[in-house]
Amino acid sequence: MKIAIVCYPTFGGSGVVATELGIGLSNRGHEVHFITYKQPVRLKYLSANIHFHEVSVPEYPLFHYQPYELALSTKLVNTIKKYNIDILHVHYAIPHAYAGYMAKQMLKEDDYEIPMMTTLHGTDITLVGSHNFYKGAVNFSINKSDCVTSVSNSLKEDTLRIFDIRKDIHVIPNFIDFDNLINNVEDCQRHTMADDDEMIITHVSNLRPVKRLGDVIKIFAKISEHQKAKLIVIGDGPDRDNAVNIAMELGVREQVIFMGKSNDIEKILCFSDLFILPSEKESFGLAALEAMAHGVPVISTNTGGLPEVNIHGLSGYLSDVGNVEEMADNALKILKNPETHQTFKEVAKKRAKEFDIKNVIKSYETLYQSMLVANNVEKQ
Ligand code: GMT
Repeated sequence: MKIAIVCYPTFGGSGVVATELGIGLSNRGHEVHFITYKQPVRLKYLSANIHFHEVSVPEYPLFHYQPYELALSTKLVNTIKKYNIDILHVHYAIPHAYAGYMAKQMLKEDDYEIPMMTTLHGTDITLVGSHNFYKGAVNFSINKSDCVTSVSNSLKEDTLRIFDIRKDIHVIPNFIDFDNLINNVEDCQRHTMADDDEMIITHVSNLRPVKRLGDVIKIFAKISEHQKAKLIVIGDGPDRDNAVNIAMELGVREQVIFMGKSNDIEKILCFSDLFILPSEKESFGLAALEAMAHGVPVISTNTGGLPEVNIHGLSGYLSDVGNVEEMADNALKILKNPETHQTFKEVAKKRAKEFDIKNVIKSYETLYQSMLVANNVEKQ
């Protein structure tokens, strides 16, 4: 099949999932076309089966906001026609489902019918999409999609609760490409980060308020009272400075390393002893799954889709949002006993393997095929 994928090209989880899905589909012989404003950060190589089409939005003095949706719709129409694309798959409803629907309508004028799948990722529904500024357009464009998927049951329930959706929502969880994961961790260099008697605790996010970075620092400070440890924070965002202040106030600034944005998260996860994700909301928690795939137990909140990924008492522990005491206690339960720690590591990895791309990608292919059948075309 020829599949056009629209996504955010940045470090966010939805862009990562879209990119890994596109790479996985291309490995299975499909022709994939990424259409977005920058080459996706996880897309390192283009090939005969993977193409990238940049959406440019030139500045014009009249525009206070550049009309990205218009440029995206136009680029979609041109690319879909030029490459004879079969399926349009947009990730993150805002504004991609809306721009995709507009492209579909424009293509119809030329008798070109293309089915569109919209994958809901989280904040496009919970934090941003539910806002009255966007809600009507998001509701409309989800209902106009030919097929809708969400990355967890929790997100599906949120979508049905918040919006007036008249379509089935298929739950397809996020995934890990285990084959490539193994190849990438050859040079795991723990000694560059911590002494032998120190535990390495990691947090990866875009450091936005929803991630509760302050709680990460507070949990770490409590752990440090009983266990020599380093905290590695990967990612960047608006809460970084405040986190630095909290670390100073709590006397742990020296032990906290802010790494900034990174494309080599595996190189840190491969030697991490524990992962902390105390988010306010989390539709799935891809960062937690990536940690688990490296055998890193997870201390997280029990919000959103996190209980569908992290299993309480087995791959890590789940607590109510803001309960930093309990999260620190649970972390110490794991870290203080080497046998317990080893068991949690093994179970975390085993649990993550249930989300192998090999199990998940076929669900997307099946839905693509059924959209084509509904459109009266069958493709290999
Ligand atoms: O919150 C983020 O980390 C970014 C955001 C995004 O859309 O890029 O992530 C959302 O999508 C991810 C991939 O499906 C999910 O794993 C995250 O849980 C979800 N974030 C939230 O719901 C806050």
